[in-house]
Amino acid sequence: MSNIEQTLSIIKPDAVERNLIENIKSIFTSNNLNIKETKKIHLTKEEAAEFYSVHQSKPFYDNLCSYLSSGPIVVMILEGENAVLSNRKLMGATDPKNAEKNTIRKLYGISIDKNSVHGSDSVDNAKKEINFFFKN
Ligand code: IDP
Ligand code: MG
Repeated sequence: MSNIEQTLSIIKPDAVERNLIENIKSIFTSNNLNIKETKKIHLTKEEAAEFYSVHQSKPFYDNLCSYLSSGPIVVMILEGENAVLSNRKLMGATDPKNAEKNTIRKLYGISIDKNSVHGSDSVDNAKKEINFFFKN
């Protein structure tokens, strides 16, 4: 049975800075994830802190928020069959060192913090994250 979902993807500052937007988008589209919405934005640190608030107790939270707000990012709604898991598989492990061959983080990630992409980890969180960036 088909299970079409939407998920939120972010191309993080390290990848935008290295002109990897089109390379990363083409990985999604060639793997049956359609880009329904896309926009380039530059978050304030406060907005990044709100987006990443689930991580507020983590030791890396402050760095994470500084980093996400350090330059322009591209936020996208991806849609397709099992989009949440499909995107997570295309992204690879959080630490590029551990990411599987041909995943985005293996191909482009620099380090655990500069790991090039964000992707929602559940359908519930995808809804919240999409609403955060694309509520009208
Ligand atoms: P995810 O991006 O693979 O879902 P999360 O555990 O949700 O990983 O962490 C969010 C982001 O926080 C990661 O993408 C990474 O950039 C950063 N991060 C996670 N764990 C660490 C860490 O141990 N040190 C530094 N940064 C981390
Ligand atoms: Mg996560």
